[in-house]
Amino acid sequence: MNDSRTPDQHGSACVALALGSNLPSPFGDRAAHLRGAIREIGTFQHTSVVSTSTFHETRAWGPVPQGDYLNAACLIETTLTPHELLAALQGIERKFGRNRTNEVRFGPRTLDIDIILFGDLVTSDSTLHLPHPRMHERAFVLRPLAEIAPEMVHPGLKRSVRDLLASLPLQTL
Ligand code: PH2
Ligand code: MG
Ligand code: MG
Repeated sequence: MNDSRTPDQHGSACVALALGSNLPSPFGDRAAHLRGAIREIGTFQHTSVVSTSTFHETRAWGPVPQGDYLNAACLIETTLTPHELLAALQGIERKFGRNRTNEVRFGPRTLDIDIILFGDLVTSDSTLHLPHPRMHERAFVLRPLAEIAPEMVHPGLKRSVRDLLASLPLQTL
């Protein structure tokens, strides 16, 4: 296993995903969305789920008043490209009731799956920014991720997930 490579013909990348839900849907409650999403990710081609964090009950961060979230992190190995992975993850979001056409930025979601770290890749375009631009400020991302990948390094900041979590201001969620 390659720890933090970007995919090429020689290997796969270790990718950290953050999952969140704060709305039920016809498919189930928040926990059912997270469990279902992880199960679906395990069926992607050229992808395996390496580990999954526990589910964390978190107060909603951001400008929109809304219900508490259930957040989790998941580590996968994949040879999919970042955009292939993103498209596949958005397919899962839709399957669990997400409809991007009628939603508010930072508002409530049945299911949100974000690519947090994609090996040591640093890249940005209109649809995908890697690493996730706000990951290092968010306890609801770092705390679950620190359970399963404390040594994983943010390739821009050159700091581990454990270190980033320890550096958050105390009042941060
Ligand atoms: N996602 C949001 C907005 N606020 N707060 C928490 N605690 N967890 C989330 O996943 C979350 C949030 C949608 O952008
Ligand atoms: Mg998100
Ligand atoms: Mg998202």
